[in-house]
Amino acid sequence: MSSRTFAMIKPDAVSRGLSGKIISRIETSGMKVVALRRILMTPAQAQGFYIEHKDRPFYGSLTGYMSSGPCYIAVLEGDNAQVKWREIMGATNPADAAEGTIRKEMAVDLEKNSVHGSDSAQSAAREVSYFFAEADIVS
Ligand code: IDP
Ligand code: MG
Repeated sequence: MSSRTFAMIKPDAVSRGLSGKIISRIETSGMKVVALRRILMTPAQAQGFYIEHKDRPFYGSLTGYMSSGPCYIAVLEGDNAQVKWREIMGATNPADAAEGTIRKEMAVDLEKNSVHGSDSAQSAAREVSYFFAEADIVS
């Protein structure tokens, strides 16, 4: 069944000119990009987005990094989109990511790991609505 997930191309990938390559992988996988925007998050926006990690030691560094430069935010649509996009991304730590995944091939390190994807249907719903109105999404 077709579903939606939230994706981000993080500042390290945008600044190295990898956005087109990443979007091409999404399209090649059969998923559709149904919303796309370039943003520069404020620190407060990044803190709200990553609120689930507020007690983790890396929270300050992560939210500082995510507000340090432009990101592309997107909504992806397709069969099992949330699980499929996480598979294409690879493990959080590029050192653990499988061959052929975006993080294995493009990530700089554990923090600057090039892409974000929702980790459940519930987080996908929260993350999509954090940035997009329903009218921004065109299936
Ligand atoms: P995910 O992006 O694969 O879902 P999460 O555990 O939700 O991974 O962590 C969110 C983001 O926080 C990661 O993508 C990465 O950028 C950063 N991060 C996670 N763990 C660490 C860490 O131990 N040190 C530094 N940054 C981390
Ligand atoms: Mg996560």
